[in-house]
Amino acid sequence: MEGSLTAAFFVYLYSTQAVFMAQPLVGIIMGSDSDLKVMQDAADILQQFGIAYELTVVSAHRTPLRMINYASQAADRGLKVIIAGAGGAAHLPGMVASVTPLPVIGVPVKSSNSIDGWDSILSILQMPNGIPVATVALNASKNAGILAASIIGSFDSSVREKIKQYKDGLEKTVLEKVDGLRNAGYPNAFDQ
Ligand code: RP5
Repeated sequence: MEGSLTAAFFVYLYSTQAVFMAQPLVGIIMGSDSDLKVMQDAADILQQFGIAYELTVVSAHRTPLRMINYASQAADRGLKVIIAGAGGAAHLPGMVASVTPLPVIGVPVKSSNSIDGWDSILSILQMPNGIPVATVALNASKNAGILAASIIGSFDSSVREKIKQYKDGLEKTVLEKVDGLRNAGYPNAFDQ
């Protein structure tokens, strides 16, 4: 009886969801849920590094007051980095950076209202002096997640170690490919 009551209690707590959520360190925001197919990679890599994040829609043009509130409250809410993705006239990352003292990583998204992606890139990249946005490549939200993790890693040695292991893994993968090409018979005078 006591056991089933305890189980029921935990089911109730779990159903409230917020109870078990860790304090998010990274805020992932995007101009529309149509950006999620690109921005999901940032969430996935942060999950892989074990870094708590939150993810929501904040639109610079459609919800300007929400954007100001999100950006102005972010640091006090405990976030350390904001990743902002947007496409077309992609003003979200720059406007958020103008309000928050936190580092902002911008992800240009090639969206339905984007001509060719350059509009998204340049809207995020060409910031005026004083308000930097760390802009990653088009649709490169995985790199945004890794960069956010690196920023967290600058003051959290356990995250730093995970990033080091991740990069060691990349090197190992490339060296395996080097071996693969050599074993396939391609001439390689460098790796004797
Ligand atoms: C931008 O407009 C969003 O970031 C998105 O990339 C694009 C299209 O938005 P939806 O029309 O799909 O909502 O503000």
